[in-house]
Amino acid sequence: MEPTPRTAEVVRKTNETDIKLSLNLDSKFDQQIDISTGIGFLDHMYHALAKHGGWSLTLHCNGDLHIDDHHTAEDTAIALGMAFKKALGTPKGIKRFGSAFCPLDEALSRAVVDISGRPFADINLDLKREMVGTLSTEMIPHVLSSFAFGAGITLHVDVLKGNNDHHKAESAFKALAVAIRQAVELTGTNDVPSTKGVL
Ligand SMILES: [Mn+2]
Repeated sequence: MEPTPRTAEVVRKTNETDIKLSLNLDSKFDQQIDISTGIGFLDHMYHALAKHGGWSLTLHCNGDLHIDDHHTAEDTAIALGMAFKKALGTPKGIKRFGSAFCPLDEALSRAVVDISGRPFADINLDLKREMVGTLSTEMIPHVLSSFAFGAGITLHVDVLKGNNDHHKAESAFKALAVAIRQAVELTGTNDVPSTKGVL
């Protein structure tokens, strides 16, 4: 029997953003991805994360973009992290650790994740431009760390090489996707992968 797909829905409304999100971590054979945050490059990054993570993801955000991109970028990342944590539930029978290298032409990124319950992020993307599309490049590492804190995972992402900021950011999200896909993979056991017995 196939295990029940791990899914979650998150609705998060503040004075700054109105977010509706649904996530399925186990839909690699029938992926449905529909993302609209109002920030094109952010949509592109979340799409890459969902696609290579093997997820179905619907993410709609109506944010205060008349101010700037900050609240929309940050809050969607927190909501996605919360959905990830909720979908995973008690992390039993998963690999827990995941790591991946992904290139995009000249750019090469490494992502290492631990589904640890210990929120931590160390993100080094070496981005040079002010903006990619309508997304401030300073928000890109912030999105990754906000996701890690929302999800309660330990995350290290490093761009190792590259010239083009679009390529560097995209390779980082792809590496994260592949690393997470590995970490949440079911082992077929019911074991909590920790010497403590809890995560
Ligand atoms: Mn691209």
